[in-house]
Amino acid sequence: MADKCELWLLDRTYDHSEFSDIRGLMELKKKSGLKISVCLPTLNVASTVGAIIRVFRTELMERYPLVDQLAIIDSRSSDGTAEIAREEGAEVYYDDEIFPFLEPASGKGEALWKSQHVLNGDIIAWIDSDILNPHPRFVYGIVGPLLAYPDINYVKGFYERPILEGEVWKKTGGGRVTELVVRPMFNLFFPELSGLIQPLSGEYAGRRPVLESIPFFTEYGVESGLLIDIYRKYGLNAIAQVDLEIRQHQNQSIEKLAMMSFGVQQALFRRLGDTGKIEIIEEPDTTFRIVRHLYGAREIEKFLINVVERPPILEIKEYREKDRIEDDRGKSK
Ligand SMILES: Nc1nc2c(ncn2[C@@H]2O[C@H](COP(=O)(O)OP(=O)(O)OP(=O)(O)O)[C@@H](O)[C@H]2O)c(=O)[nH]1
Ligand SMILES: [Mg+2]
Repeated sequence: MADKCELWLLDRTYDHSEFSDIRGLMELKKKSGLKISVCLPTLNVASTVGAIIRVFRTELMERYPLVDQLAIIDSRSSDGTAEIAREEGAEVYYDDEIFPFLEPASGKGEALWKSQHVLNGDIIAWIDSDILNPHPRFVYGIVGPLLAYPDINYVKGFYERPILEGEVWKKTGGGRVTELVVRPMFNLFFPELSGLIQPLSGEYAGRRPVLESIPFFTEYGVESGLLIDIYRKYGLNAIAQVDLEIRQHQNQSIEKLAMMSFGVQQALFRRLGDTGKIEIIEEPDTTFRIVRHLYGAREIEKFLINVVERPPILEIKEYREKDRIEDDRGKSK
């Protein structure tokens, strides 16, 4: 008999081409009265961000007005990212300007969590800003299932992960943290989530009432945390995945991936502890140490990577009290 994960895979896996009728999506959107925000987390992506915004703006705002808000959430990029994004017509927000009264935290998860405050859509789509082959499907593919199926609350993109080796694109090989860390951990402790083809993909969309009700991990802990928490609170069938075909991006060094994995594992272990699947006796360390070889000597370089758990944003008074333009739900409860 098929298990929960196999049934989910059959039931909740879509292809972007099922949602390529953008006029049809606009009709669904009109009927539902939902507004859509698209937001790109950005950190020094001057070489890619402009083309992505241009494609989304011209195709999904000007040609077909499907998207109501297009924004970046930037962490003070030093390479002109914000200026390019603004010139291409995106709204620009800086994460350090949002909730300045909070103890600072950092990384992608922090930026995404805070972006909920400045976005006004009922559906929020986050899309990585290092895509080298931007296409409208990255938006309509993940937003489509939310417009078409009211019982879906969260949609993850998946794709082939080509890797650039020298000058040559190899078909697979990308997604190393996924294959070596998250997939084994999900299989060990959250087997229901093993049907997710790219659990760490950076393209996903959700309904605001769901997103605002769950915690976010900062740094690179955000994706695995969202999946586990949405699964626990709303069930497996609230999650869907969509084939977005090929997504090319700059692959990172193994050292960067190790640091990313360090963050992902902090989030995973935290949840394993909270859910009683394991007992954490000692608080995990947050310093990542790398041995460097310098002129025949060895020394340790230390990086502080502290994954913090942000509460559901609905718990922040300033968020609840903000007027979101054309927010049909009125002031957030
Ligand atoms: N605002 C903000 N964005 C970030 C930060 N760190 C990463 N990002 C963005 O988040 C996206 C994903 O980051 P990547 O470092 O590419 O991580 P990844 O895609 O999971 O890893 P790879 O698969 O190796 O590319 C990119 O668009 C980054 O620009 C941050 O500290 N702040
Ligand atoms: Mg990336």
